[in-house]
Amino acid sequence: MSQKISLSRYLVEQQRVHGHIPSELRLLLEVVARACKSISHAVNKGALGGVLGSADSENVQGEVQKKLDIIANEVLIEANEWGGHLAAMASEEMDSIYAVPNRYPQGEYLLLFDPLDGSSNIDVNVSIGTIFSVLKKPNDDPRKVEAVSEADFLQAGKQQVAAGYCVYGPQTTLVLTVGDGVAMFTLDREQGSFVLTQENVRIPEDTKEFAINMSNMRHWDAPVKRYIDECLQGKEGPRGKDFNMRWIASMVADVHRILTRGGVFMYPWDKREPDKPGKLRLMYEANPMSWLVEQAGGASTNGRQRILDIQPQKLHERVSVILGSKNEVERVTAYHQA
Ligand code: AHM
Ligand code: MG
Repeated sequence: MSQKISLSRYLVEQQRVHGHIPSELRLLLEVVARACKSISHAVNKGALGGVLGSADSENVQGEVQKKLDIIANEVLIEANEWGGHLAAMASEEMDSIYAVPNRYPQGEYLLLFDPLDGSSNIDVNVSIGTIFSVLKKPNDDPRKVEAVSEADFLQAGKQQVAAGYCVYGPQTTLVLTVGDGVAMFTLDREQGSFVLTQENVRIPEDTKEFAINMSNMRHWDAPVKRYIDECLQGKEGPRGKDFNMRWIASMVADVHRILTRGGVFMYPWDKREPDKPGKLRLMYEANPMSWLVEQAGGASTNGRQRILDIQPQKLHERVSVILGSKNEVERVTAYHQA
């Protein structure tokens, strides 16, 4: 790319030339990017900034919070609450929604995030990230100022107006969709800005790479077992080719690899917790990642239906996730129907 295009310019052009985004949404995305920049700085400092290790608290899902989980959550809230573009926020790390306080102007958007995904990788210096999703507050009647409620958030993923993630790895990369394909921006630390480094990201339809936590194999359901068994048989098996495996244990990093070179990612429902529909969270993880993947030509299902079509019943709902290269996702999904 001969001329450097900043995230700000990209967003202005999405607004002006393509008419994809209103100015409030552009502002919102700029603010989220700025927050990600701060989180990236905190992540980079690591032990020098005293940010590693656990805090003395648990989140609503009963998981021990890391210091960086809490820091990232606060950075996102503080950056976004005063700009006038949001009505409320919801986070994997907070029990209930965070309505924008009355002292600030109210906007029409809802922001959802997993402030620091891949928490188990924080202390071992492996890639982690921030995932975000933007919805519009429904029934926006300008004559009535209605208090925002949790029910406003319970929209299917196909209603998202923007989604993305920022991966804090060897480079800090922000990946974004506003419904017009997927673009990637790399943080230029000297300039302090995100620079467009890839547009029209496409996931190859076929792949020879899968990502799943193999240690859970004995708990999987038959269709997932069948799919992985066939991959493991390699050239000699029904697939007639050898497969490679990767598992980073940060969804952000695994999905980033898939957007870069293809592959299939699975965190399926399993028998360890039969009453839970899966481990990953629908609204903070699965929905934004599914939209990005679909926008890049891939597919995403829970084995039975398209994730973006699922009507959430509650904020912290969990879901089974199979996403990535289209033909592989369709195969695993077909195994669930067989
Ligand atoms: P987190 O949001 O608490 O970090 O949990 C989600 C993460 C995903 O990023 C990753 O795919 C998965 O949990 C890894 O789980 P496991 O440790 O069971 O392999
Ligand atoms: Mg997460």
